[in-house]
Amino acid sequence: MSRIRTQVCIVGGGPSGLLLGQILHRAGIDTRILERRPRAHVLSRIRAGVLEGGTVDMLRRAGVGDRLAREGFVHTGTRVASRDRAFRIDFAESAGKPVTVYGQTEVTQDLYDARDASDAAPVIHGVEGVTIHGADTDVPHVTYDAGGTAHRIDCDWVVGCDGFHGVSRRTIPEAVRTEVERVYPFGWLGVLSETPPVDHELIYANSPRGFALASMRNENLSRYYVQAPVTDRAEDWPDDRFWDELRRRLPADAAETLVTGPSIEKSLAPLRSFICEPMRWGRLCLVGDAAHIVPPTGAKGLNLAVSDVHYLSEGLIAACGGEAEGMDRYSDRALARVWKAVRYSWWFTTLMHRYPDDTAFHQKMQEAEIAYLDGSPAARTVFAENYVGLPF
Ligand code: RFL
Ligand code: PHB
Repeated sequence: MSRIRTQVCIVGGGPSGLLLGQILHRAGIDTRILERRPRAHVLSRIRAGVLEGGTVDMLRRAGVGDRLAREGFVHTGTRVASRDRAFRIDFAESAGKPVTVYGQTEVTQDLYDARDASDAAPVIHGVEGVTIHGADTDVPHVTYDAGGTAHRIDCDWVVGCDGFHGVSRRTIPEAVRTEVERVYPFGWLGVLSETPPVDHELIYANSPRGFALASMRNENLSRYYVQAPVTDRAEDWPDDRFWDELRRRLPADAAETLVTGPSIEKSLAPLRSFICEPMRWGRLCLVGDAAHIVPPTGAKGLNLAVSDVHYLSEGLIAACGGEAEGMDRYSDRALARVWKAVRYSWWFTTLMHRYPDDTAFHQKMQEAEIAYLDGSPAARTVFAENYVGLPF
């Protein structure tokens, strides 16, 4: 068995693992990152598109903000629609700051490029059987197989950045962790197409046929979603069916100008709210989707992963300098922000989607609440301050 030592062993080479690795490396802390999948696979997962200002600041301070500043699109508002009502919420006016549209694939690419360009140890891909040992002692270690050889990493801290299906959360004994979950009775069918976006801003549409979202990656790359039964498969949705359904759910002016084309990616994602508490057990900490999942309606998942990295990197940098207090506060600080985003994402999901047991009353209540959002500066402020991101 090969055996090495590092200060922080990071399980998962998605956006949270890579960002944590980058920040710690710049602080002079040695890390190893273990990733199950090949890099090309990690980079091909089409996911988040909207970055909060705090996320953009974090990426800039971590030295990966240049391409984001050049190629990201600053959005100072979004459209919200229901039946024939469509209006704009101005983030600048209601919350004083914008968001930036820049794909998670690009964030991840920039982080891989930064690690390649540095003298940090390269991400170790293709690991199998990752197991975390002694997390409740002062001398944890991680074992795994790669290329037919068994490996062991001794470390001071283990950080689980391995997403919802990873091993890290399950390493915390069931008697220690509390998990709270809501699984929604629908999913989002997403399509990426090389067509100009239907609008220069995002459109969140509530319709009697179900929710739809018009988003984008750049001037000639659109990202659209429609609410669909979780039991559907992407194959059930040929392009024509998808475009027809999207047109029927978008506000009339957008439906008329929608440019369609072949899909270059199509996938169905289930929606859930999930939180695991605490986010630290001994020398093991959880970050991002490993600890919590939100439905994508509020565009919060990646942004929460980044705020976790903010709190944890502060704690780890202090701990590596001999000051443990920051680590004692990590879970509480991170969770305080997580719960607010869980609430917002649940609220916006509930406002915008059709549920199987909905009645006409429910639809009317949604329309009344959307009309209230349209008419009330106070309601728009509540929406906007959450959408652009609560302070760290
Ligand atoms: P990830 O991205 O899941 O990465 C985890 C990594 O860990 C690896 N892994 C393992 N490695 C080693 N050993 C094991 N045993 C392992 N098990 C797993 C995996 O291969 C993977 O590479 O988690 P991370 O880094 O915490 O990042 C979280 C974000 O990916 C996620 O929250 C967002 O994508 C959520 N999300 C959105 N977030 C936003 O902030 N704004 C958005 O607009 C937004 N839109 C979305 C979304 C997620 C979506 N889907 C598909 C769920 C839209 C969609 C449709
Ligand atoms: C996206 O562009 O993929 C996207 C944008 C906003 C959301 C969710 C996903 O709320």
